[in-house]
Amino acid sequence: MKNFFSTVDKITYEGTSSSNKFSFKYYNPDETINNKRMEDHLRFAACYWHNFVWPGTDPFGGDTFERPWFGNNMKQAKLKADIAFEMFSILNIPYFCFHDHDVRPEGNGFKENTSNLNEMVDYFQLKMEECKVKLLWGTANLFSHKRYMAGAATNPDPEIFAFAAATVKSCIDATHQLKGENYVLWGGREGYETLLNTDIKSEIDQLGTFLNLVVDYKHKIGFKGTILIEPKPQEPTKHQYDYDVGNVFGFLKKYGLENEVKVNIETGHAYLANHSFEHEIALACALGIFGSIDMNRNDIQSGWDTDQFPNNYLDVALAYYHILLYGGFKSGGTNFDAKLRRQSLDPEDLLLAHIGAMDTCALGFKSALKLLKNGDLKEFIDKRYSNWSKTFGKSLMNREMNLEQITRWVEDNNINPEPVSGKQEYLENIFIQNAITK
Ligand code: XUL
Ligand code: CO
Repeated sequence: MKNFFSTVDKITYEGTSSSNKFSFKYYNPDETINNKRMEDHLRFAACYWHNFVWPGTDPFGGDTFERPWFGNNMKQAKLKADIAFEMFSILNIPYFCFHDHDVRPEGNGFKENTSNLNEMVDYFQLKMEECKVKLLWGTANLFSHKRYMAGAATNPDPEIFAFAAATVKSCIDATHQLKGENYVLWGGREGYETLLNTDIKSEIDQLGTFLNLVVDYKHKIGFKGTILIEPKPQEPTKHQYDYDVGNVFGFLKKYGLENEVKVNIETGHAYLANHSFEHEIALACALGIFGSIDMNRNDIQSGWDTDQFPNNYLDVALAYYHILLYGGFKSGGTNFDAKLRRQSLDPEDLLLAHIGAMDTCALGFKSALKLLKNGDLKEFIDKRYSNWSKTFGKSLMNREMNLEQITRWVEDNNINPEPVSGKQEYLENIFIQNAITK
């Protein structure tokens, strides 16, 4: 079966005067901004799992979606791929992302899983060529199967570590074959439920070993993509080791990987860690480990990861502002790690969700660019810190004086500095004045 989305063939930019619900009002892939097409700035990706695998379950109820491709066999896996690529083409979305488990039937063990995956990867290769869709990243699902209930790399059983390592190898091979631009590791079960049964030191060392094996293998096969860790503080485990960007950076330093691995930052995960999305992005940029984003939103009244499509362009603008300050995406992009609500049953709901998300991001991105061009925020910060690049600031930074010498200098010069306004409200006004509203 093809033509699952019988309502529409192609979604294009029609601008704000259009009343066609199947059109972009703000996302114009061909609009050139700073010598680059909008499509190449934003690097949108659709995800396989939420769109084509999740059946609409929640903790209180079962499946709500009936999809013709649901089932655990190769025929349905290929039908699922046909529909997925049909959606990517209709949306004209340049990238997609997948886990092995999303795309292949679950086999009886590692060998069958891998041969199923390889068959699907060959099928993807044809589809990607036909539809001109690229792979932003691939990943392994090391959290759904019960073998991983106590972790994958961090499992007390080394045989499960080995099974997970072999699975990651097969997924890096798949990503490499499909010319994926990144490879993601999200530690879904890499954490603990209770410290009463957990040896944290062993588990973190296991995770460090695992990640080093992944990096070694990447170099061995000449995979040029970026290895990304996706931080998340909790859910499904009570505490996950890849808690947030700061925590991941400490982990990478400890295992000598800070120049090898970057982060894939997700909006909802940042909120769960009690951070803003832009905090996580700005910190990753400051630490030199910014890679890519999973764009979505959480319902702030729910304490869990609701994975909704983004619809607040001011929040998005702040995120893109920091990405632009950092020089924009390199191998990363904007992956919509977002799912429908379980009452949104119609095929067209999948399209409408992405249209809204892509328009929200385009609007946020253009606001961020305007803010950057205006330059007032950057200028304010540069001025605020300017004394650090003058002689005295530099000598402190270069540790040319020890604490005693600094003390003598403060005393000798009778130093008693006056506080200066941080001007937050003024800067917030600049932000809002630059946010494009139409
Ligand atoms: C889970 C999550 C994952 C990763 C990939 O919260 O975000 O879908 O993005 O494993
Ligand atoms: Co994610």
